[in-house]
Amino acid sequence: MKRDLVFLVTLISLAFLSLLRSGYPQHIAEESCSVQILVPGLKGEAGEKGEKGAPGRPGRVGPPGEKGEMGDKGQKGSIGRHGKIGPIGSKGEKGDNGDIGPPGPNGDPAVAGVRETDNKIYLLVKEEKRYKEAQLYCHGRGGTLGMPKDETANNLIASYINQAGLTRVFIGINDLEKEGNFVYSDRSPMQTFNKWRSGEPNNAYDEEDCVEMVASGGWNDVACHITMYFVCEFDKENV
Ligand code: MMA
Ligand code: CA
Repeated sequence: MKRDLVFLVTLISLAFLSLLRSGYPQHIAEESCSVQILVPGLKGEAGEKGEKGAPGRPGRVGPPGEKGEMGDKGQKGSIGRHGKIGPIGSKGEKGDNGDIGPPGPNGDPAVAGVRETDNKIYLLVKEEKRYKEAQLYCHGRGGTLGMPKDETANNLIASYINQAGLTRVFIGINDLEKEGNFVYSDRSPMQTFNKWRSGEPNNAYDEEDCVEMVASGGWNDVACHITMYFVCEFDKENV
């Protein structure tokens, strides 16, 4: 039934279209009113068997097959990337000593050799300085002005200045803090040992708070602001 209705509607549409194509639009109104109703005839005989159709589409992918036998060993792969840096190795053996270096620069021309005992080094500095500056010079090098605390040390300094052709040097003794109270430049008090010349210390002009050693090895208090050469002293354990 539905097919018959489709057929009928198709016929009506074809009739209407032929009218539009006729080129006489003035006839549309009258002729579209006379629609013929055609009834389909009897079903014809079955036709001959058609030719063989085209091959169908490939079927769906099948399920995974069973695991086969193990294959042959593959080819060797290409070389890999560099690995991470390893841990630091242990310290190697000490190398041989290097060649001897070039000679060093000349020393301070103001310093002419040294003298030493078992535990001290004495240095004559041929640079004229006031007492305070002389002490600073020695202290800046890890020492003090020379502090003769026994006969041996006093004789050593005395021979040192005589060999240098000098007549006097500052040594590390003063009474700057308290008049008449002489102490060594390491602030240790004067012991029984001393080498004051006869009549010294006299605090001449009431301004002598520093001490010089003369060529004989005797001591004399002098003004601290005068300048002269001096002797430094260093403990060997600090050198
Ligand atoms: C004299 C004597 C010393 C004093 C100096 C100062 C030459 O020695 O009085 O005690 O220190 O003069 O120049
Ligand atoms: Ca004096």
